[in-house]
Amino acid sequence: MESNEKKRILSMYQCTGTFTLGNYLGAFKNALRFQEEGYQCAYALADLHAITVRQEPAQLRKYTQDAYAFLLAMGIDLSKTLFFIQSHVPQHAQLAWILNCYTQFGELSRMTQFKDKSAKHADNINAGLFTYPCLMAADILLYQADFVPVGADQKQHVEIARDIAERFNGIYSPTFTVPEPIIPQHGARVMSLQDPTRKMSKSDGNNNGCISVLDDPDTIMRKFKRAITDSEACVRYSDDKPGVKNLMEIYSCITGKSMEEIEGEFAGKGYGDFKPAVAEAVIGELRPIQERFKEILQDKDYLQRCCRENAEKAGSIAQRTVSKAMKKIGFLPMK
Ligand code: AQP
Repeated sequence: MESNEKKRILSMYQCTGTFTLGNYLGAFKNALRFQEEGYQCAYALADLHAITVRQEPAQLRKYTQDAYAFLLAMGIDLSKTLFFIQSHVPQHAQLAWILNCYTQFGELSRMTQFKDKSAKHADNINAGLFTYPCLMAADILLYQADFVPVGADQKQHVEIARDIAERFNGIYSPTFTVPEPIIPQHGARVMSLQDPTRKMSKSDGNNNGCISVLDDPDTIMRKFKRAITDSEACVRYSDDKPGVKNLMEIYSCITGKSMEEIEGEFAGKGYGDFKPAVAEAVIGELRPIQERFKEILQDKDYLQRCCRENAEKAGSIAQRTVSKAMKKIGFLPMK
């Protein structure tokens, strides 16, 4: 079997709010798995992407710092993994401009995220919202990533990055690794506790539907106790029971138990037993991370050093790619 060692994985997370249990179970646990499986992982906080929607400056700074500290607390190991903040590495914006000129208006018009976000923020349909796939392509191509983990609904982003890379490579000569999307085998798509037909989201207006990774135990318990279920009062895994299905998936993701095992564990019991058990599992999972998070936040020097050193390392990898692309295009080198 081919070793993972030389394969690079790139993943970026938006720091537009406090991370949710959905981010944690759907993305971060896999990020740790990739790190342990020997991939060369590059993870980043996508703060340049965040400003396609208006952000309050002090909030954005806080969310970014908290997000960095949270991922370190969770177990991102800087001796194995590159972890940086996108705006600290100017090559992202630089390559994004270049890639803008190799991307067609029609391709960008077809992106579903543009359609969704422009409908949601009709008062601020800015050019960044339209061209963000070029920035995303730059994020991926700068690091010559082989794989980009995505949810099933995000494959379109990697596909456009592949198209741009192939186009550029075709016009000049091989310059960018053409990335492949991978849909991780583990992890759940976590749905809102108040509307299990919608995904749990940082920007959800209904705070009760969303578990923040920094929620205290009482809040987590309260939100799970109020979670929408159904009137059957039976812990059974079925598409007809989206609320219960969601809770079972969360429980399974944390405990490692199969759906049959969970059904067995709660046979003859109602939601009054099941919901607090799910809450306890989540509280137990998050507690040590929250404690470490608070310690890391106390040590601002350490945090700043980690951010700076990682941005420098990322910058030197990114610069090699930008220089290569600029040379192919015909920009006169500065001697
Ligand atoms: N509910 C979810 N279930 C499983 N995975 C999820 N992810 C997000 N929500 C869920 C995954 O988390 C990673 C990082 O996502 P992101 O922060 O870049 O942005 P997002 O997907 O847009 O997350 P939000 O919380 O829904 O943000 P807002 O509210 O700002 O739009 C991704 O891998 C994503 O799949």
